[in-house]
Amino acid sequence: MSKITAARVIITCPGRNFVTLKIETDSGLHGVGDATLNGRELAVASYLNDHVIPCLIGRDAHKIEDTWQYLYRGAYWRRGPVTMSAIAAVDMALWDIKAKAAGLPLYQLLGGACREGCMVYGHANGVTIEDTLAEAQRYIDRGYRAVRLQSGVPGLASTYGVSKDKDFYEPADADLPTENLWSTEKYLRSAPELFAAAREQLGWDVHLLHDVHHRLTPIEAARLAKDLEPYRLFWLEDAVPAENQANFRLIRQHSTTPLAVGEVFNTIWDCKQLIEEQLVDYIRATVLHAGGITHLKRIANLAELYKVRTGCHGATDLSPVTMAAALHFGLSIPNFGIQEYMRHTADTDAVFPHQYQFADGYLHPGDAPGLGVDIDEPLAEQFPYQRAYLPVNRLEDGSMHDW
Ligand code: CS2
Ligand code: MG
Repeated sequence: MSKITAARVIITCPGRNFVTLKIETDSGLHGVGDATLNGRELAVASYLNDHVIPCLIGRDAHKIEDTWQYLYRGAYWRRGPVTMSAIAAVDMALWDIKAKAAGLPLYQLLGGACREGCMVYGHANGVTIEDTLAEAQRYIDRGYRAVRLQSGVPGLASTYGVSKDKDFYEPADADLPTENLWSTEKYLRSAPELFAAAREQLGWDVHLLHDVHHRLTPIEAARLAKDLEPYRLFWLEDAVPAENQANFRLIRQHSTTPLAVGEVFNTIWDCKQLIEEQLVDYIRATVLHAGGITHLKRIANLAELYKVRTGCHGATDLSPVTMAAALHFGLSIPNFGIQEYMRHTADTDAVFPHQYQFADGYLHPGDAPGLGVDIDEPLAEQFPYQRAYLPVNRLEDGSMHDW
């Protein structure tokens, strides 16, 4: 037994907001969990402080599954990104404690390593196709085996994934939502040109990925997937909003371009139909927003039955705590696909010292006991919370669209 004696939420903003849960026990061990929900950070902080932490004190930290069931069923109001991010933070912290108590890196408690490392993809972006491909070459030269390409759209002032800062993409860019303008027609014309040029210039030995970011209708997505087929993408991500999982049937009927979805999913119920009907090839749900390691393992196990692989979200708004947990998880499952790796800033890496390392296109979580990551609380205090919103998207006629 290792009794939970204290738990607190630490909010810090080393360039962007992060919410971290720290759980302490009577054995002197502590664990950390990421609870960051981009643009809604304080909602999760309150859910933890006001509704979860009072129930944790005195519980046995080793009872991870029972605590998960207690927090999921006991809430009555189930699912949703706020609830499941809060549960995830508790789950990550308890796994961290259990692995530290065992003196083992977490992946050893999850069945041991199925691979030497987790293949990752970087984010090449640019205003023009030429800029984007120059960035892609920079990633290839750094040893990346997979690169996501996001390029500006001629005729649009801005678009998803194209950032001013080449290395660090942070979409939550203002104290109130900035308004972006979108044109599907202009985008559908330019995306195939990007990948034709990419294969011409970068060749075929690098995996190429692309994120549509929820912006098309099913038939538009089917057209894009078909247009991109000759360029053999590793995946086309978030082609359509995924509330209606049946949307993907139409895309599947028209193309063999692999499909990825799920970074906004928070339980297995968001992806059950997609997996069982084999409508997608990669599930992007994360340790952070999908209820922790305990729940993500259920999703991965279901996906394995249908030859669907993982492709966990790993943007800058998921802290190094989530990256560490994702790597232990990814190392241990048989149907790992790829891990997104948007690098964090030096300030963020300083606030969250971690063991994971990049080499030869792979990340490895390291072999320190637990998750191999922590939070430097005094340093975290130097970066107070700053409200920031994700942008919203409108069409040229002024109507709201998906960002
Ligand atoms: C994107 C993210 O990394 C991705 O695939 O979809 O950048 C996403 O826009 C942000 O995580 C939202 O906070
Ligand atoms: Mg995405």
